[in-house]
Amino acid sequence: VGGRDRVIQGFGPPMVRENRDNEAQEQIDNQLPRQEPSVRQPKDEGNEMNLAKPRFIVDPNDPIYKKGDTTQAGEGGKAVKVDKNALSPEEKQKYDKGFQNNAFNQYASDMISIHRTLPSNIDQECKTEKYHDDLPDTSVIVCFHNEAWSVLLRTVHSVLERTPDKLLNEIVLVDDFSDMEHTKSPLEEYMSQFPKVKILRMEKREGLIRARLRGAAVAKGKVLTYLDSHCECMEGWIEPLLDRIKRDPTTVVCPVIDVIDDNTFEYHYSKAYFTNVGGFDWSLQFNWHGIPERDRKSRSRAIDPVRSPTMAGGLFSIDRAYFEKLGTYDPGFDIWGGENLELSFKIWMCGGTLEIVPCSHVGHVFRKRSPYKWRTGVNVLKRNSIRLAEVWLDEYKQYYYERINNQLGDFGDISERKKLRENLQCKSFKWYLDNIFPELFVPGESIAKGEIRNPATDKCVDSAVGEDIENKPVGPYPCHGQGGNQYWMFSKDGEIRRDESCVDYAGQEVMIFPCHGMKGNQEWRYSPDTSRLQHTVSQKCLEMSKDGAKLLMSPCDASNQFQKWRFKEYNQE
Ligand code: LR7
Ligand code: MN
Repeated sequence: VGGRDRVIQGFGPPMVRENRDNEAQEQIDNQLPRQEPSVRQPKDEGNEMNLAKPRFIVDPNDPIYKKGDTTQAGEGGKAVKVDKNALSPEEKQKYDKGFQNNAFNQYASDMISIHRTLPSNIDQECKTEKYHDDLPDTSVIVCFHNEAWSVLLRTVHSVLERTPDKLLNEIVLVDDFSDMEHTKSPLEEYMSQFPKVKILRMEKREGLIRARLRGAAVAKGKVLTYLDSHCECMEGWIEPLLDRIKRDPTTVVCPVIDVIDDNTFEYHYSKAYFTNVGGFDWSLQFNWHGIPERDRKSRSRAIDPVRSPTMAGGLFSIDRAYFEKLGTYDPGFDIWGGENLELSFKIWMCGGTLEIVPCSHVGHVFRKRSPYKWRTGVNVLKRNSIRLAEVWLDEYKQYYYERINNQLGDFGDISERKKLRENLQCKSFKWYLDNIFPELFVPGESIAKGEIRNPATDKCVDSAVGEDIENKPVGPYPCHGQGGNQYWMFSKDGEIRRDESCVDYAGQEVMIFPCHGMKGNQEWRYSPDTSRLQHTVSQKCLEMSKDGAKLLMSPCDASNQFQKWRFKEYNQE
C-alpha cells in the first residue's frame, strides 16, 4: 500500500526553516518573542534557491524548548493559570486565537516545556510491578489534523523520552492534510533531529480513520500503539501494555487516560482505584462506567488489568498481525467516530480481549468542541455509525435506528465488511451483550418508547442527556419527530429514561438525573387509558403549562388535557 506515501527522514539541517512570504503568518511571527538566529547559519545561505533569510524554529529563549527547569510553568503536571485580563491587547488576541484554533488553551501550552515533568504521585504498587524482559517493540502512530506546535511536540517528546529505546521501533506521524504553516516544513525540519520519527502526509483530508490505516500500512513494529496528537505519556507507560500483548497477542490494551485540562494543561493523575471501563449507549456513543461488580470481585488488586466492553478509541496498543487479522478498520469510515466501537465489538465478538491497564498512564487533552472542519452536507458520524450497526449489531441495530428516526440515507457499500465478519466467524451481538456488557439497558425490555407528546399542544418532552448535562431541566419543545432528544423509553421499573439518564422529580423542577435503579424520585406510572404520567412518590401528574412553555407537576386531574401524554409506541403486555 501507499507508493504515494512520503516517509520523510533526515530532511535538511535540523532547526532551520525556510522563510515564508505569507504576510499574515509574518505578522503572527512578529508577535512571538522569537530571536533572529545567532548560531548555525545554513550552509547554502545566499544560494539562489534560498534567497529568503532562514530562521531557526528553535529559539533557546522560547519557554517550550527549555528542559530541566523545575520552576517553569506547568512542571510536575501543574496547572498554568493565565489571567487573561492582565494581558496586553496583543497578547489577549493571541490567547483568544489559541482557543479558537484548537479548542484548548494554546497560550498556556506555549508557556510549558515540551519536555515537562509529570506528577509523581503514581500508585505505589505500580512502582514494583515486574514485566516480561523480552517485550515486543512498538510503532507509535500519531495522526493529526492541524495540531498546535507545542502540543504536538510535547506528545512526540513524551514518547521519545519515556519509551525505552529497544521498545520503540518508530514514531509515525500521519498528517491528515493540515494547513497550518508549522505542520509543513518546520515540522519536517524539527523532526529530522530524531531518526525514529517519520512523517507521512495524506494527499487530501481523509479523517483520522484512514490516516491511522495509512500509518499501520508502513509501520514496522511488532505492536501498533495509537495516540491522539495532544497526549503526554507518563514514565513506564508502555511496558505494562506490551506485557499483556506478549502474554497473549489477542489482548488489546488501553492505558488509563488521564485528563489534561483544556484550559490550564494541568495533568490529573487518576489512581488505579478509580479506573473506569468503557461502554456505549444506543445512540452509539462511547461512555465511561465504574468497574462492574463481577469484575471487581474477580480482581485481587486495583492495579490488575480490567476487561472493558469498549475503548475510547484514541489510545491503545494492538499486536500488528492481530489488527490485520481482525480486518483493521472499516476504510469507509470518514473523518471521525465509530471506529472505536467497531474495533471494540470486533475484538470481543471475534475471540479477543479488550483491557484497561491501570499501571499504564497517558494524558489526553479533553476538549469541549471539535476545532477543525468536518465535511459539509453529510453527517459523517451518523454514516459511520450506520455502517457499524449494519455489520456488527444484528437485530439490535434497530435501537440505534429508532434514535435517528430510521433515516439511514446513503451509507455506502458494506459487503466487504460483512464478508470479513463471516470469514472471521465471529459471535453474535447478543452474545456480546449477554457476556461482555450485561449492564447495558436494552430498549427492547421497555414498555413504551419514542416521543412523549401532549396532543393538546403538540409539544414533546425534550432534553439533552449525558454526562456533562445532568441536572438539566426537562422542557417541552415542539415535537420534531426525529428521535434524538425527544426519544424516551419507559422501563419496566417505571423510569422515563434515555440510556443512563432518567427523568427525576424531587419536588422542584422536572430534571434529568443519572438513573439509580432505586425507583424513588425516578418512578412514574403511565396508563394508556388515562394517558397520564403520574409520579409515584409525589402522586402528582406531569402537566404542560397553558402557554406550552414549561413542564409542571400538578395534582392529577382526569379532565385536564394538559396532563395527557402519548408515547409514540406502547407495547401492551
Ligand atoms: O479529520 C481528522 N483527522 C485527524 O487526523 C480529525 C481528527 N484527526 C486527529 C486529531 O488531530 C486527533 O489527534 O484524530 C485525533 C482524534 O480527534 P480529536 O482529538 O479531535 O477527538 P477526540 O479526542 O474526541 O477523539 C476520540 O474519539 C475519536 C473517534 O473517532 C477517536 O477514537 C479519538 O482517538 C478519540 N480520542 C480518545 O480516545 C482520547 C480519549 C477521549 C475520550 C473519551
Ligand atoms: Mn483527542
